[in-house]
Amino acid sequence: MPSILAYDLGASSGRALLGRLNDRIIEVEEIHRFGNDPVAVGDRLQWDILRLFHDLKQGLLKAKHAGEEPVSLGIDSWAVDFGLIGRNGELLGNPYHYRDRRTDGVMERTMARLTPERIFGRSGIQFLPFNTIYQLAALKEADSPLLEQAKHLLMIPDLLRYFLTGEMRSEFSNATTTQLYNPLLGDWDAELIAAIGVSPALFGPVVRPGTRVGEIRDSLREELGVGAVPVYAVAEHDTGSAVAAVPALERDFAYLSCGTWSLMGTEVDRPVMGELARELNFTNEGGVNGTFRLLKNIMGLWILQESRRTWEKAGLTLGFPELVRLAEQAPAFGAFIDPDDPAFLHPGDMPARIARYCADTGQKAPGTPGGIVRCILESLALKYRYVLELTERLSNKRFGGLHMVGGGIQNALLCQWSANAIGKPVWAGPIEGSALGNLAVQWIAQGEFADIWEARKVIRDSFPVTVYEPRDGAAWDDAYGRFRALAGLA
Ligand code: LFR
Repeated sequence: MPSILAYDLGASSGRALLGRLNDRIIEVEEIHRFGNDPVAVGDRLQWDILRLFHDLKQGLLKAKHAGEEPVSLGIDSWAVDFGLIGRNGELLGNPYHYRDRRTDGVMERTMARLTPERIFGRSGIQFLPFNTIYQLAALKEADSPLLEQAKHLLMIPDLLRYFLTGEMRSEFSNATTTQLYNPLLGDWDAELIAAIGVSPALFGPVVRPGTRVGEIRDSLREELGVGAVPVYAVAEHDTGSAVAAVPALERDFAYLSCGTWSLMGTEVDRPVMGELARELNFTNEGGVNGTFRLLKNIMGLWILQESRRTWEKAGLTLGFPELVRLAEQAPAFGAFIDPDDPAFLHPGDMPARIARYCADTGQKAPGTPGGIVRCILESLALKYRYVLELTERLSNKRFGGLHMVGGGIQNALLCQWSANAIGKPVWAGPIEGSALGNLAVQWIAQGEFADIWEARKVIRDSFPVTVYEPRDGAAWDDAYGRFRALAGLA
């Protein structure tokens, strides 16, 4: 049975999975897992892109050692970040991390100059301070020599795919996250790009998910002793791949892709670009089969991950299961935060920031790791309810429940509290959302599945969905009222 290979790169780790179709059931095997630690040098935070490429090679080697010859491969990763390529075809500098502080204030200045109406009206993308448009504007403001030298811009998976194949192509789902792609034109928005002082010539041809973009280059085949594996552009934005893997049976479904970020919304056939979408700061990210993801970013488990790092630095090493257990034992509804407060965006001491947030909002700050984790998880669940209500309002849809996918669903307490907060069932699964969406798009391209709906059905048949029924409705309704008032959410 031929296997195919999916690389799924997250903001803290990456993995290579082999997928096989056995009698219409998907089997996956993780063959390589690796860290992806951003590296701070001076004031800058950057990705170790060459190490990531090294780990892609390790994935190919491990597949070979397992006796596998994958018939294709695809890469998905986080969005918005990019590398710049010089005239000799080489990468100029390390890609910056989207949480680097060099973009502080740039979005506000760019919005004031270009107006939010113009930026949103041309891109349909939510305003996030780290969008590619503001990262480029920051380089421009700082008179970066990189921009002077650059001939091509490639998003992270485009860049790794280029390293693998020698072919430069921009993939659609990830291109949309730049806020420089115009879904109405179906191409890069040269006017917006020029308006931030960058050359539109940096942006190359855009290909759809499912396009075969080359094969592993000769030098790499020799180096690794592997065959000419075809390389596909999948939905290279990890959220695009995760939503492709949502095992929904109904067309109008709500999802939450749950990892470092929580991405919540619904799938639509056309971008929703009216005034209400802009005011609510919703986004329209490109997906598979010409769909768009009408969604909002929620800060997600990042706040918990950073809290854990802070405690670890102080000599208190606690695993996630242990932290979740402590949270369960802590008193309910002690204090709330708005997870999307800008204070929580950059790396750092989250427990201290939570304490400050509580002081500023007249709440008694939780004093123990269990109390802090409880505050984070309850606040996330309440924010999910808020964003789900906005999604219903904006899309004119009513959802019977919420599909949760991604690594975050291993946190059963968060799934249960999410169901409690929204007052509807949560259907949790699959855990490997992005990698499965990545595999599914390769299989669609190869004719194994007719379309994304058949892929979703096979995913549903292959991986169990855990159902969480809502409980304690009155207590959560009351908490929701307090949360909204305190976070200033109308
Ligand atoms: C999730 C994700 C989000 C994007 C954020 C930054 O991994 O891709 O969709 O907003 O990372 O790139």
